Amino acid sequence: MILYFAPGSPFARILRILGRERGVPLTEIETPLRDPAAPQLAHNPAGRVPALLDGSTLICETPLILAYLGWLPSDPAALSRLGQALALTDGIAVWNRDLRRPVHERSPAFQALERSRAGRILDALHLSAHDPFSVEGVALACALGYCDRRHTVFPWREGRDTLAAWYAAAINRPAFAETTPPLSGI
Ligand SMILES: N[C@@H](CCC(=O)N[C@@H](CS)C(=O)NCC(=O)O)C(=O)O
Repeated sequence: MILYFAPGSPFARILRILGRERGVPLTEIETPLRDPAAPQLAHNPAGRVPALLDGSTLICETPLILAYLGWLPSDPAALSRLGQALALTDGIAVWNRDLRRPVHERSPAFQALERSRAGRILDALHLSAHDPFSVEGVALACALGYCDRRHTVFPWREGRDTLAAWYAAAINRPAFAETTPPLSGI
């Protein structure tokens, strides 16, 4: 199976880490984003990553790929935690996208909305339930790792010492080291 990814994508990173840690060999192919010449467009008209190609079937959207690989938790509470982690990632990603627009196209109100959403999700976490090796634990750590490397405008550690300690312990694994996103300057 081929996994199309971009090194900065926190969504793709979830699958790259789980693939390594669960012994599922995913052939990772880095693809440019928003490029009409990107090779993945031949299989994936949506053009987003992550995208999983199995034979001639292309599956996009992280939760669907997790489901296809049998990695979605069956416990409703774990599913709920995963939903919050993915909602966090989604909100931070669109907030980050706004910051990449020309200044006159940015929306401070939109950014404020996403900042408060992200803070709310982090403050509502029940960390004792978050196993760092679970899908939802990996997803949460990938969202925080994205903030550290590509979205530093969000100082998520402030007032969250327990979360900072959880994160420091969670990422101390080869799969995290091997998939560290490049710094972006935002
Ligand atoms: N809802 C999607 C989000 C994936 C996503 O936003 N991917 C970004 C990279 S982090 C992307 O491919 N952006 C390129 C584009 O918007 O064209 C998922 O769950 O996988």
